Amino acid sequence: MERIVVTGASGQIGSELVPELRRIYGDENVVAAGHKTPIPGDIREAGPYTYFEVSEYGQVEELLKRHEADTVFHLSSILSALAEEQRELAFEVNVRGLYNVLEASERTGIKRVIVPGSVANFGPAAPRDGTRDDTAQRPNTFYGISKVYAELMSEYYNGKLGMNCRGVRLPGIISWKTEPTAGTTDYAVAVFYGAIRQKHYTCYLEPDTRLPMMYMPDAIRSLIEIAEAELPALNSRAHYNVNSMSFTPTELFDAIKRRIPELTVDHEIDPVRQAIAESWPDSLDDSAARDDWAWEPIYDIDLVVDDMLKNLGHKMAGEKARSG
Ligand code: AKB
Repeated sequence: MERIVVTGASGQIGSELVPELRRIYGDENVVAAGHKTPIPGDIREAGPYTYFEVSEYGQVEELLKRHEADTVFHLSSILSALAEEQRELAFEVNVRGLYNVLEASERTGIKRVIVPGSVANFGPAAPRDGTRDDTAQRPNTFYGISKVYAELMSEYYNGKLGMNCRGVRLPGIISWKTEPTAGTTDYAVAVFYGAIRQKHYTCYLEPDTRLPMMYMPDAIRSLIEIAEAELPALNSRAHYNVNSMSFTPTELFDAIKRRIPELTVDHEIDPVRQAIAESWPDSLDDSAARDDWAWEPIYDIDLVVDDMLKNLGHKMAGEKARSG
């Protein structure tokens, strides 16, 4: 990978993937491509960035040509909760946008495209615990269906057109740099803001809803490792489950309360997000990733809570100081 374009660069994962790729491959060699949400200042200051419309084929092709990219990390995506509300937008970004990126990559000679999948690739019929890579993917959410489409299309471009498209199916991601709002797993980020700001959080999921989760540094590493991996049977297995930890809202809130005893929590259930969460596995079997490219997560729930409170605390103190 010499010249990398990252789409969705202002999103939850993109805003942390770009700095890490720049650290490894050089600031000038990683182009941050966002849509309407402003790309964070640190990314704009450190290297090339641009804005584009992923649902417009011409703009995608022009982006890849202009920056002479050889690799794309395609992160633009409408997440699960918003996709249920705004199906047309989800179609334009997740379906048409994905096609545009693959097709423009093929036509401009880009071989390597990394497209993250999700626990949402699996649906209510999949086993709850330790869902394997080869489990039938029958999601019942718009987002999940678009992720399966992305995976099958990646395999089509690999098999028929000799490309090298890869991905990992990520659990819910916990992070402090940007505040996510469109997903089902976002409560596991929002509670930290509530805990620091007003020592209270109202959760939209039932207390015992178990979901697979991962801390951002592990997620970033999984994306870079799958991009760099020497994979023997790429065409048949370019998309891997990656797993880290699983917990319920109550288990996370208890871990935070051990550090912030004043935190209070109540629940006002959002039926849309509760139904989505109940359709997803509790944990993923990632033994294929461990065997094929030595995948291994580092963070557990206690490390996450400590790191989130430290980093988010600094970030919010800085914001407060700046606003006077
Ligand atoms: C979401 O909640 O929609 C995402 C995901 C699990 O893909 N975080």
